[in-house]
Amino acid sequence: MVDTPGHSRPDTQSQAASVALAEAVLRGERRALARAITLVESTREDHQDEARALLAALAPRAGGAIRIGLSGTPGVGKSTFIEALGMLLVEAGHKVAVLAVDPSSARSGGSILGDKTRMERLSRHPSAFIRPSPSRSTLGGVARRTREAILVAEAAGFDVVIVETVGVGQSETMVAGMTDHFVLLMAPAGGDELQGVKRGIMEIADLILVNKADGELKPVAEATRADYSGALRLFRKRPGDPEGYPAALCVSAVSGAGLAEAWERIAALDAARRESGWREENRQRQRSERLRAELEEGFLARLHALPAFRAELEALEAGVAAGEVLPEAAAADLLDRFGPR
Ligand SMILES: Nc1nc2c(ncn2[C@@H]2O[C@H](COP(=O)(O)OP(=O)(O)O)[C@@H](O)[C@H]2O)c(=O)[nH]1
Ligand SMILES: [Mg+2]
Repeated sequence: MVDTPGHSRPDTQSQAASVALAEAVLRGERRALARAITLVESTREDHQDEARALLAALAPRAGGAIRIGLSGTPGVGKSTFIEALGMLLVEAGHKVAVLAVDPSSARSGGSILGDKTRMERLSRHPSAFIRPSPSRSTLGGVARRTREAILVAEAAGFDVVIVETVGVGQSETMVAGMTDHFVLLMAPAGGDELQGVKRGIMEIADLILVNKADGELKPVAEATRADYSGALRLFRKRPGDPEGYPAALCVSAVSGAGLAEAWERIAALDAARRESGWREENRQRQRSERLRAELEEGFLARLHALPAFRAELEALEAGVAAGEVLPEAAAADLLDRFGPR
């Protein structure tokens, strides 16, 4: 990298610190992992230089995990499910990292407390690592940090990474854009509710799990599963999967029923997608998309950091809002004066 005036490079001391931290992460030290993710999540400019040095050191050793996106509305049982599936996996010898993504919630600090009590056994297990959502950030900021946290967890030796998100706004698409397989957790529901399920999320699901298939909800759950199973066939063939269409299964996070089968499905899908080359192609596509998103966000952030730009934007915005200037003309004017040529 070339040093350019006005852009500070990390000093040798912080570079040495990054190297030491990277080595501790690679040895699998938990506290180092937590510190590394904190560094990656930091918005401080000096931390970002350190974080880049850290990630450069870790990236060659990352990439080894099955990356699973998991989504579902609040209360569907995500935390309970992750605790149960996570315990099953760590007891089978896996190392499981759980990263939560909740861009919608300013109170995510509060909800993760509830989650920690639902994931009590898993959070205490030496082969598990649970990390709440980075808060106070844009969707793009959350996407970057979570993507980087995945790399750090992989470098630390975690072979299963679950990225959990509540089904709000764009967060599912974002999570699907950084994982290999996307699992949707659903509640048992009547046929009418099925009509209301967003089409977009059905299109990205690789596996639908109808949770709470226990007690008196069991027959409803089975009917719901059959409905989803039929609906999934209307959407698409599943890329990279010889089986064809995404499956819908019943599980109970509380009783543990169906969890082993759900995991077998995910593992089989992963094996097929590796074998066919789809998984690597998908990761390549994801990296390219991230590059473009970073560039777009970075350009915008730099523009907004210019006081002259902000002043001009505000002035023009008033005219645009009042209908005196067309939005397109105002944007073209601003781009001419401030945009790169
Ligand atoms: N009967 C039943 N209840 C469940 C199951 N999984 C979760 N729950 C309950 O559903 C509620 C919400 O669970 P939680 O894991 O916090 O959902 P989250 O908001 O999606 O993380 C809690 O009261 C759980 O005990 C299940 O498989 N069966
Ligand atoms: Mg939860």
